[in-house]
Amino acid sequence: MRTDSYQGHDYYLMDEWLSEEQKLVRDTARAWVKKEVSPIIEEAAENCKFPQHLLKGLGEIGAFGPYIPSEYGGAGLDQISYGLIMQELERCDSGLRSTASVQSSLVMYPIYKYGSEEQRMKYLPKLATGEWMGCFGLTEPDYGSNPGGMITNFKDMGDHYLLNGAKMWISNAPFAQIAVVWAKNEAGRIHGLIVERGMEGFTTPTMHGKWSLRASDTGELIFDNVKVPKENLLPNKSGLGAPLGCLDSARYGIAWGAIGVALDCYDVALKYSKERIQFGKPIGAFQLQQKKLAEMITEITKAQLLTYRLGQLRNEGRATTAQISMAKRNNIAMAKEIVSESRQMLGGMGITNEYPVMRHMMNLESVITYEGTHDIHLLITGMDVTGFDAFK
Ligand code: TGC
Ligand code: FAD
Repeated sequence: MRTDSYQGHDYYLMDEWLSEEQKLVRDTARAWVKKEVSPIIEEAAENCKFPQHLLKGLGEIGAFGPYIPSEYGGAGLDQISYGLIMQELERCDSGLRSTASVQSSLVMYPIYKYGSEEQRMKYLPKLATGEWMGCFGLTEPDYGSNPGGMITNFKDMGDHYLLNGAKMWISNAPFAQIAVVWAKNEAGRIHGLIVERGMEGFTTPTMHGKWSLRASDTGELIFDNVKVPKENLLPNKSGLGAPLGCLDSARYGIAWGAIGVALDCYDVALKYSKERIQFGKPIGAFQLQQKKLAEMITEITKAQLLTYRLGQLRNEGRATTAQISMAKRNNIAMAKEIVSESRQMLGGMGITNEYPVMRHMMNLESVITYEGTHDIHLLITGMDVTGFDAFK
């Protein structure tokens, strides 16, 4: 990749709404990404491997558990700071943000929210620094959008639980030390279990052949009569609402992350439009190219306003699942459109790894699918405004 000269775009002066702490958090993440990740991200995507040496740095900038209280090792930040970190990570690569989202919202959050005090103290501080990594097993080969149908199950054997089943499409699985796994008990009730690498019968094969999110490791979780200690069950919430509650937090982070992708592609296209000369003048002087850029910054600004407000509502504990769905769905669709327009503005260069645009374009194909597909989020909004459930 070329030198990373990204500076951000703030057309409606939204920085004026940010506190000094929020700006510091964002600028720290941005500086770290530029120094440590931008120079290696194309290579990581080409090699289809998450660069694990980045984990310590991610912990240091507060990307693991930004809003988890400091007594458990988290950064103790507010929801807008959390969003800004996700924006800066995804500005570089969705896979980088994914690694942090899973660790924060899908592993640390359920342990913090549904775990015992012993579980919190055992796992959260190590997860916050990146010394331990976790993954989140909800999706199964036959149950993606409909996780309530899962067949992974556990039986009470008296002194332990016996876990059987399989999960697929699991981010961070190939290298994670622990997995927060959702499985049904004998009564068919969903519970969360912490499964540790090394438990007999537990394997995490890597999934190969992805053209998207290549800088993030994705795998399966296979449970073949795994003996899980009883103290590894998350005691404080059960039912499908438990994993879905974690998704609210991760989807909110993705809404910010998608703005990061859009900002990066807008930034690249704007700069290119001023440098690239055709027919004797910069292509940015042609009305057709200006239309693209004007529409890009308009859509980015609308998404920034929507998402900032959502952050305020989350800080007040008032954001609903449906509001989060709207932001996730809108912002990814917005980013996809901007990535596509930006790629065209770069002409042939847009398909090369000289620019991040094509990588972002491929990444968004995962982002629009995971954490609830584009269709599922539309149905969540539809259900919210009509009162009718159109899923089944
Ligand atoms: P439904 O009957 O609507 O709900 C079951 C129970 O859950 C409650 N609930 C929620 N609770 C908290 N937060 C939410 N967001 C909730 N949504 C629903 C609900 O009130 C109910 O509670 P109760 O007490 O009445 O039992 O469930 P359903 O089976 O009809 O499904 C609804 C649907 C389709 C919206 C849901 O299943 C869904 O969201 N599906 C999408 C699945 C999904 O998003 N999977 C993501 C897997 S993880 C992932 O992709 C990580 S990628 C990470 C990365 O790399 O960044
Ligand atoms: P399906 O549910 O089979 O959907 C196929 C199509 O049918 C979609 O277009 C969908 O919108 C549509 N559809 C489904 N139901 C309906 C309906 N009721 N009405 C209308 N249309 C419908 N999962 C995890 O648990 N943990 C992870 O860490 C994780 N990481 C992931 C990483 C990557 C790179 C990817 C690609 C996925 C990841 N996932 C993870 C899984 C992800 O959450 C699922 O892929 C997603 O929820 C969709 O499930 P599915 O792929 O089975 O698609």
